Formats: sequence, C-alpha cells, structure tokens
Amino acid sequence: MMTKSALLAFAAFAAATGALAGNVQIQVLDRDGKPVPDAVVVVYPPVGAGTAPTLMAPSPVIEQEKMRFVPAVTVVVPGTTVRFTNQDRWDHHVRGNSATPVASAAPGASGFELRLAGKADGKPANFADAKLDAAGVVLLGCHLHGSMRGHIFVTDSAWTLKTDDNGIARFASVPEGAAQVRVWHAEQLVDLPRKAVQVLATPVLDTVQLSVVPRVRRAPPPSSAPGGPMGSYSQAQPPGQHTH
Ligand SMILES: [Cu+2]
Repeated sequence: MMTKSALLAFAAFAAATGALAGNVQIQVLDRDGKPVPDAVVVVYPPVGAGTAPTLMAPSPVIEQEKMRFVPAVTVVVPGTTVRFTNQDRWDHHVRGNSATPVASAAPGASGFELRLAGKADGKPANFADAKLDAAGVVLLGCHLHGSMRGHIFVTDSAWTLKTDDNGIARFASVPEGAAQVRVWHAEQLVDLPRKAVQVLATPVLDTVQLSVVPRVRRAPPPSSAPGGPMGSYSQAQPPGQHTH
C-alpha cells in the first residue's frame, strides 16, 4: 500500500516525465548508415489521439540568401502562408511547383511564381507571400538561377519534424498506441513504405534507412562580386562623383 506522500511523488514524477504519453525518436540514416539531417519525419498517431502539438512555425520565412533557399526544407501545415524574403542584392524569380495542387496563389495551377527585386543598401529586403492550401511537396526553384533548390513539405499530420544534425527527430508526448511513421527526403525519389511503430509510455527509438546517399550541400559561394553571380544587378553610380 502506497502512502499518500509516495502517491503524490509518483504523480509528480509521472507528470514530469509524461508517463501517459509516448516519446518517439526516429533517426534517419542514409544507405551507408550515416545520419541524414533535413529529412522530414511524419508520425501518424493512433486515431482519436488527443490534441495536436504545435511543432511548426505559424508564419515561416524562407530567405533567398547567397543563391540559396534558407532553410532548404520548410515544414508547414495546410493553410500556412509562407513569406519569401530576398536578402541578396540581385533579383530572384521564385517558383514553387508540386505534383499535386497545393497553392492557391495561381488558381487552377499547381504552383506559384514570385518575382523579388534585389535588396538595396540601407533598404529593407523585398518579400512576397504564398499560401499553401493542401498537403504535398513543393519544389522551389528560381528562373534566374538554375542551381537554387529548396522544398516546402506541406504535411498532413501535425506530428511532423525535420531531422537535426544527428539525423534525429524527437517527438514528445505522442499518444500511446499503434502509430505509423513516414520519412521523406528530397533525394529519396522512391517513397519509403510507412513504418508501424507501437508508441509506449517508455521512449521508442527507431531508425529508418534511406536507399540513397544524399549529396552534401554545397557551401555558399562568395558574395563579394559587385553585380552578383548573374550580373543582373546593375550597380548604381556612387553619389558625388561628377566630372567638371
Ligand atoms: Cu535566383
């Protein structure tokens, strides 16, 4: 028979550790067994599971910076408006394409296009918004710079995270029961089958292995060149330089 104080202590411990809800950690590995950052892990909890967590930013920003989309992968729920902000001094012409209709920006089309002028010295960066209405994967590119690649993962489960530098996505308080795990990576072109996971009060640790080895992301190029990589930015004449 537990004493009253022991019961209280146990209750406090259970609350502190979330003993009634599971804890799911999924590590994504590449074909060679190395951890994969920037993979997306989606957990589909048991039907009728309680309140959904708030794991995604309500107003995410994707910056165009040094010829890259930062972050390279953004996870949102349907209905989210994503802001594109051009931090470079030259123009970008962002396009978002999806195999399935996900965006309302262009009715009837399965994507969007945003023209963003370069950032002038001392001025705020130019931005434009795109609203994503349905689940799917959006490939981001730039009409002006073919090397620019990014992704927006519009998820159909609130339990969705990107993997960290160790390839791990950590979910707290996943309801106990039979769950499914889906892993997505930009370079995993053949969809991996969903994995069944039994979520328990004790932590569940599992791994999912890709069938590819994602290439290492290139380092940003030096941005010192006036004119930018494409020379589309015409440098203004410095003020006060007159010939008399
Ligand atoms: Cu561009």
